[in-house]
Amino acid sequence: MSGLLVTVAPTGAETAKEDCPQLPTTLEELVATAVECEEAGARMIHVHIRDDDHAPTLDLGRLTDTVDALHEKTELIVQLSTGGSVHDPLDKRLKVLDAGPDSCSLTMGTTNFGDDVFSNPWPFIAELYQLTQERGVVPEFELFDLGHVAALQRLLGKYGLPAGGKVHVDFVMGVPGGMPGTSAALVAGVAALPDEVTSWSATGIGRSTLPVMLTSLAMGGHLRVGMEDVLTLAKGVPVDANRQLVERAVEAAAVAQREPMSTDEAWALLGLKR
Ligand code: KMH
Ligand code: ZN
Repeated sequence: MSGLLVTVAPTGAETAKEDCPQLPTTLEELVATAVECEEAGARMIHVHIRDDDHAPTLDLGRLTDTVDALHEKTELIVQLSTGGSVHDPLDKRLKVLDAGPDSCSLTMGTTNFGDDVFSNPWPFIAELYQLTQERGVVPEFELFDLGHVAALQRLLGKYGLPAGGKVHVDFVMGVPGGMPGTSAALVAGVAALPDEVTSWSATGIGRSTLPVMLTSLAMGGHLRVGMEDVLTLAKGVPVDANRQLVERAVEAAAVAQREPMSTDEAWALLGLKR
């Protein structure tokens, strides 16, 4: 069996608490979710946080408290989002690293994002990447489009390997404006990955969740699941808790003769020391 890294992305920046009261938006809810998801087999958490009004925020004090609380209550790899929401300015997104995460997301290019634009100009990517290298934070390269794979090659060629020496990427598929969440697109993306890539995962937004999950499992890839990416288990069946999505991923993996990796294996996969 080849071990499976399950990352949970429990909150995101796009869903309103009033539309989805079960979305973990407070620190207490986030920590409780993290504990449950770790028990279910997740080994990394991709974190977006909210303010007292449940609106997305990059407040540094809150981010630091969140990292500390997750480290205290779990052994999950804590990955802070540097993508934030489409409304967050680039300078605030760079400051996220000051909160001391183990890992951070690093999106490899600007992409249309529904009716909005998720801005990731090259100078921002380069600055954020060099900051991760200086701080010893391991980036997860987020690929929303095939062009982002080429941008990753350019980045690694110019600035070398990440802190820890491993290159982990995540295909985020099915965003309106990005690559479709199809088996064909994932196969094409994986085939184009630079040789330096040591591990990859995939997630499909909305109804592309299942095709992307099953294709990734079949190809030996890892998985990201969570309410950032999907809010239903099936048509008309809402997700009540992130744990359900982790459990479903672990069950599907078992059918594919894959099992969640241990905590030590997950940290080593990303070149991180606990
Ligand atoms: N919320 C999206 C605009 C990331 O976390 O780095 C960006 C996003 C990617 O979710
Ligand atoms: Zn995110």
